[in-house]
Amino acid sequence: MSWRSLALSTAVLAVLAPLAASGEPLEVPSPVTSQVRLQIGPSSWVNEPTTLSHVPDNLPAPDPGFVIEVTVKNAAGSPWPYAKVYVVYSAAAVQALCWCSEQSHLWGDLSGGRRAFWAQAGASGVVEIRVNAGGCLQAPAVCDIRASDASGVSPNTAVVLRYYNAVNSPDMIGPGGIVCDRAVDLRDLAAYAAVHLGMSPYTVCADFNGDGAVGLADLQIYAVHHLRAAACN
Ligand SMILES: [Ca+2]
Ligand SMILES: [Ca+2]
Repeated sequence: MSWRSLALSTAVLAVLAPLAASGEPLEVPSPVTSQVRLQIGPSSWVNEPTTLSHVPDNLPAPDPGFVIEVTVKNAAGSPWPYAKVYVVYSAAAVQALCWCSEQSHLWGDLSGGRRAFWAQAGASGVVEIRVNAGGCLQAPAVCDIRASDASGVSPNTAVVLRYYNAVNSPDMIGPGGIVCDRAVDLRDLAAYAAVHLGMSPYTVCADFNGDGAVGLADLQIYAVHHLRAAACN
C-alpha cells in the first residue's frame, strides 16, 4: 500500500468512525446528535434529551410564544444544511386540540388523520417552529419531530428525531367545561390554579415543563401566555 493510499484509507476510516460508533448512516439526519430545545418563556429554554426517546411534552399555544428549536445533524455531528423539519401530530391530537386558523408555518393533513407542520433549516441546520393551538392530550407518541434532507418531499419518509407522549397548552379549558377554546383567560387560570393549589389532582395538562409535578416553574410558563391574553381564531 502506498503512502497516498494509506493516507486516503486513514481519512476514510476517520470519516466512518462515528458511523461505526453510533450505528447510524451519515447520509440521514441523526436523532442522537440532532438537538431539540423548547423556549418556554421569554428567556427560558428546556434542552431535550440528545438520544431518541420520548420527552415530556410538546407545547403549542394560541399565540406563537413557544418556540421549538431544532438543530439537525448527521451521525458524525455535522450540521445538516437546509434540512426539512416536520412536527407531526397524531390523529388523536388533531381531534383533541383546538387549532388556530392561522399558523406560523406551512402545514397539511397526512394519511390516517395526522397533521404535519414544516419549516426548512438554514445553512447551519437550525430551524425554529411554532405551532398555534390550544388543548391537551396525553397518549403514546402523540406528536413527533422528524427531519429529512432538503429534497425530502414527505414527512412519511423523514427520520423521527424525538417523540412526545403528551401535548399541552396554557389553553386548558373553555366555556362549559370543553377542553379548549383557543384563548388563555381567567377560566384557564382557575383550572391551572386548582391543580397548583392542590384542589384538583395532578394532571399533565397543567404540567407545562413535564417534570411530573405542578409548581412555580409551570406557573411561570402559564403566566407568559395569560399576561399577553393569548388567543386566536
Ligand atoms: Ca381557554
Ligand atoms: Ca411541572
